[in-house]
Amino acid sequence: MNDPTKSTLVQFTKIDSIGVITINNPPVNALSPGVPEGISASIDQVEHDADVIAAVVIGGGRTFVAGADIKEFVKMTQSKDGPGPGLLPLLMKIESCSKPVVMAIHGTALGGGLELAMSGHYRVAAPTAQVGQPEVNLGLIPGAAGTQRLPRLAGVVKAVEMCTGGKPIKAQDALSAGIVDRLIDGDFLNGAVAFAKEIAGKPAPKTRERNQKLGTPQDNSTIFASARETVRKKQRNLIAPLAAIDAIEAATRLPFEEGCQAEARLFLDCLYSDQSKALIHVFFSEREVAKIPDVPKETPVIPVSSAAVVGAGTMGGGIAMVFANAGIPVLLKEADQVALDRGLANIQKNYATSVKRGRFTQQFVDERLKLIQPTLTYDDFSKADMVIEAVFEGMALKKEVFAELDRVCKPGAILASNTSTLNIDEIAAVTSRASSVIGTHFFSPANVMRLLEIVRGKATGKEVIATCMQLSKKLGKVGVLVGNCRSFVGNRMFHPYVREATFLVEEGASVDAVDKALYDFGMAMGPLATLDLAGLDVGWRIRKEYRHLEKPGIRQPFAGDRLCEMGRFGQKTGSGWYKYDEARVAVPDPEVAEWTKKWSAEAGIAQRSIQSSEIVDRCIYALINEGARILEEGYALRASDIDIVYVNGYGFPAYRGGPMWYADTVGLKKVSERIGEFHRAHGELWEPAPLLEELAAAGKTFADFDKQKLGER
Ligand code: T1G
Ligand code: NAD
Repeated sequence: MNDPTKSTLVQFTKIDSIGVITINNPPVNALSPGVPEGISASIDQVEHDADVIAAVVIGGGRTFVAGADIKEFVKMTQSKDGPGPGLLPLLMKIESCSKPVVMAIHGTALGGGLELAMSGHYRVAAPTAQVGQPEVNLGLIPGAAGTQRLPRLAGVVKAVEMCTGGKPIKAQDALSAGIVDRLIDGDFLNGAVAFAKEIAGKPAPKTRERNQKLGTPQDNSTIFASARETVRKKQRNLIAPLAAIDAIEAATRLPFEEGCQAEARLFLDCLYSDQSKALIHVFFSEREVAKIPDVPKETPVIPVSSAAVVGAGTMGGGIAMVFANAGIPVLLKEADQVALDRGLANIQKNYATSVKRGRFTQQFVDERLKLIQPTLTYDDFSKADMVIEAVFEGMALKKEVFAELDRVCKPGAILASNTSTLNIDEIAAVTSRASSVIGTHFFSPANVMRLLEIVRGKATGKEVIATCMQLSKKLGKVGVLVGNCRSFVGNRMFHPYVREATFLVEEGASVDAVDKALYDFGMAMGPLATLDLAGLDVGWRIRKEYRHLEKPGIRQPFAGDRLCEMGRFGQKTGSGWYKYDEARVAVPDPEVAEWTKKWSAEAGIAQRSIQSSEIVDRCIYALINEGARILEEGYALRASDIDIVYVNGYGFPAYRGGPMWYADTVGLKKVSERIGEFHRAHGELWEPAPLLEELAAAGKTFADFDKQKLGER
């Protein structure tokens, strides 16, 4: 082991009589190997340097410490060695230091970073700092006494809220909660050193001894009971939030060291769980999507400081809100005044809901509304750096609009389409600037859903792609680059998923049984209820547009179309697969069961009782099989990109990692065997994807496919 006092990751310096320990492990000062050792060595220097009366621990660069190094957890769960001693010994050492240690927090102190901070005797923060225990987002709980020290500083209720919700809190709230002792404006390092001088010589309060806020057994049992109930409802099926409550409960019942042991056991259970492996996969995959081999991060981008949207319907209105929320002025054009007024009224209504739910302040909304400029003409479109078209889903109309945009927009402006199925190259072909044309496929409601499929046409320029990928982050979206195949990645996989759901109803499963099976699997909503939400007519219109491409003799779902022919488009018409009451709550409709039975009999489809396991396998494996096709055809860069599309756009449970990671968890051999069974039972629609067969036969995974294609991450 190198000499930690010579560590480049941690420097020890002195300002007057204050020892300054600076952590330098960019980009987020994670507690990677070498960092804890460097801090430990610096604490030794504090102890042994007689001139030093107190110490300040501070992060170099943009932040304090964003936690333990998550990559080390991946290695830990893959290796046979098992977990090391972890951070606890270091934190106990800091807390036992004979000279006060001040933790100076700027940027973020998250997970192990906050645990490190809480092992100090005092904490100061920059007003813009944030602190949090986000471990549950990784399927973990704090593993370095965070569940033991946080309730001692902030009380049981706040500790439960922070450790189960995983959301960071602002510095001001951390001050009010007792986590931080002072906010420091201006020159942060010197402010922290001045504070250290102020408290030097005073008693150094050890967080582990501060038991006043641990509450009484009566109060705590109520707090824990309601917390468990809330978590079971809001974080359905997740084990980590419940484990976090167990660990905090241990803090209120056991002496500090025993509490830490209880936490350590719960932490390891979480760490070796499939849920945590899946959520850590999602964490890194969400960062990986931004890496495009032939569009390196230094690719020049086009500044987007003004935008325009054509069509103020369901999508156009939401997209205009997204730009306004990011502070970008946006023109919003409609075909006529009635449609424009309807679009603006929807925007007002959506913003009012956000204010009611406390997501935005009224002042924020008023400022944003000023950024949305309604229009019925293309007059000011020449000023826009980027235009997004969101008119009806029809090729002829899209071509008409793009021809017009080509005429009125300035050179270099990005021309994007929000089409959910149409060919981007065909749209681009009506312009003189195909390299400026790209697909930006938002998901409904556009101002809420995080996913943005960025569709690369064969002529789309690299700077246009780089711009949209970077802009997606500014718009609060997760941008995933996909190829220009029909319905791109998300919807292309969604078609076989809902096809199987419809087939299962035609074969005798009830509508709510199909939805319950997928809901219990972890989907945010069942497939049929999702169709009712999006509008059955959207898919019906697309199926009619592509009827000519259907292979003769191949079974096609019919029940959904029959419902549309009856004008049952779902929530928007008050009935679809379900009936909807005034509050838009779905009510199973016995008539639908009767009708499908009759339609199936006419189609010669036998009805049978179907297990929920078959329902899940047919719907989820249909996703996986189509995902494998998309990968082998090159319309998605990585299997993990497909996972991010489904977790952020289709309500696939993140704790299962996405459809491709889930397949790896089940084992591709088992998945391919099951698909083989469906192929034999249901024919060509279930033809196994060659890539899936290949990987299964080689005992490999989709993760191996990604590594082989794009190298280790
Ligand atoms: N470990 C390893 N790598 C990390 C990391 C971490 N904790 N945090 C970020 N990275 C990498 C990330 O993959 C990316 O890499 C780069 O840093 C920039 O990140 C014992 C068990 C801090 C809010 O959960 O939430 O402590 O893609 O793009 O948008 O109890 O990163 O460039 O190669 O996200 O500015 C708890 C995780 C860990 C915080 C900054 N901590 N990080 O966001 O940058 S578990 C967390 C974040 C733990 C203890 C427990 C965010 C951020 P690359 P980025 P950003
Ligand atoms: P919509 O019917 O709600 O809105 C379309 C709007 O376009 C209408 O208000 C119409 O008046 C307007 N329009 C038509 N011609 C116009 C013109 N020449 N100039 C200006 N406005 C014009 O449709 P939507 O659901 O918002 O879908 C719009 C696009 O987004 C489609 O391509 C659709 O496939 C895609 N999309 C829809 C969803 C969804 O869930 N609804 C999700 C993703 C993508």
